[in-house]
Amino acid sequence: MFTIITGAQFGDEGKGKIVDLMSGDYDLVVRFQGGDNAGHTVKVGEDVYKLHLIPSGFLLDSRVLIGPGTVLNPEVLAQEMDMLAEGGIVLTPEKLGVDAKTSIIMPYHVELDGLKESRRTEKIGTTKRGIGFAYIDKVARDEIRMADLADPERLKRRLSELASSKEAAIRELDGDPSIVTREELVNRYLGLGRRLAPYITDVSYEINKALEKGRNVLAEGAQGTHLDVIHGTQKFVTSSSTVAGSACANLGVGPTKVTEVLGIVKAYITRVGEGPLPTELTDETGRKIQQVGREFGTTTGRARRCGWFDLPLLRKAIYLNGYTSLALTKLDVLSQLDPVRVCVSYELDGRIIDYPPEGTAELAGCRPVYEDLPGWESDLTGVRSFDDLPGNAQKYILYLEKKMGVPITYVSVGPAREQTFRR
Ligand code: 2SA
Ligand code: GDP
Ligand code: MG
Repeated sequence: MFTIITGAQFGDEGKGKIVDLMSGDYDLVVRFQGGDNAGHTVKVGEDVYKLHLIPSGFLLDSRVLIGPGTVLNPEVLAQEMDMLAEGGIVLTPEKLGVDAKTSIIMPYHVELDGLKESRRTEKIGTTKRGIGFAYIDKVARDEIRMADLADPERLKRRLSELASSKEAAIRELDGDPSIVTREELVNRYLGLGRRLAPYITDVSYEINKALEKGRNVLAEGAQGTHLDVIHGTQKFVTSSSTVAGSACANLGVGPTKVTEVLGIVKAYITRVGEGPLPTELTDETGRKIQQVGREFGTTTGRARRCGWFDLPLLRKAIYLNGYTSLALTKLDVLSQLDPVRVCVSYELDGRIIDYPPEGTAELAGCRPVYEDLPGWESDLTGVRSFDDLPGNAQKYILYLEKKMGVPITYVSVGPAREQTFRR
């Protein structure tokens, strides 16, 4: 079985939580795009793990892999490994693998991201983790790969080939070009290369072999559908393809192998960073959702913008990903809001449309048209089955399911693993 999970909105839908929960049924859990811009939270008992690179299946028995379509900051990976080791979770090369072709995020990528963002008059709101610049180097064939990092001679050779163009790029943005070849940084990277060398693998081969043997593989998306570099709300997007098809291309697995595509969707919508969010609530209700839902960036701590559920954006996400089922998260956050509103269509230039316009500027001009549903008072965090939900919460789920035409198979009512039930 090969299952792909992606975020159906703008990220932070609770993918980490659902991946952790499902990973018990999977032999391999694999990241296929993005880098440490991602922040995935897994809560088990009193333990909360906020990870950026290590796939969210690390707690159970699955082997976790980082695929060649990701961009990897080796310092962040080493920090995560150390943090887990302090808590007694040691990730050996049997547990964790990194593809030899993974692009490495170098200190100059992080520097360039920060410099460029600070000079943009119209900001994107990047996480400043060097993601965009690492992907630029990948497509420009100027990247340093995991295999280079692990080979001191190759790393030094690559750096000396690339140094002058990287220094020029930093100089152009008035930064300090010495970051490219600073001895202490190069030595640190050489050390990281030595440490991570035993983890290098061929992810495509591992996945295909596992599938051949009838094993189960879970591909874990990062960010969300509408942040996709091709299909998202340009320019307010991340630099990788976040939709389900990207898992096949990035992992080197044929589309004929996909069994299921699960979309993770919040019971409302959030966005962190700039870009259109038609249902954004800048009032007391928005602040309430933000506080109750603890909507603050897992990587940067930035406040996430909150809004009502946006069906047009979901319709598009369903097309872009081909979801076979959905997990609805954070339903508990909507308790005590009455009514609960759902955006069913947009008004754009006097016309009513029920699918997002392809242009970002047009999306920004869309005004939401709402249907109101009755809310519910009670706290949902202790609920463990659909039947035990208050009637209006049940109605909300059934309403969304009908409007989306895709079954909601998981419902989540709190951050912990046990606060989830199947339908
Ligand atoms: P980047 O850094 O180049 O990928 O930024 C480009 C846009 O992508 C958005 N982005 C994200 N959106 C939601 N969640 C993300 N991960 C973190 C989290 C975000 C955080 O889990 O909370 O901590 O702020 C994530 N990563 C990238 C970003 O906001 C830009 O709009
Ligand atoms: P991801 O990027 O999609 O993995 O999501 P994040 O971990 O960045 O953000 C989701 C946040 O919501 C985390 O703090 C989770 O612990 C939390 N969370 C997940 N599911 C639920 C839920 O059903 N209810 C509540 N209240 N919190 C949740
Ligand atoms: Mg997140």
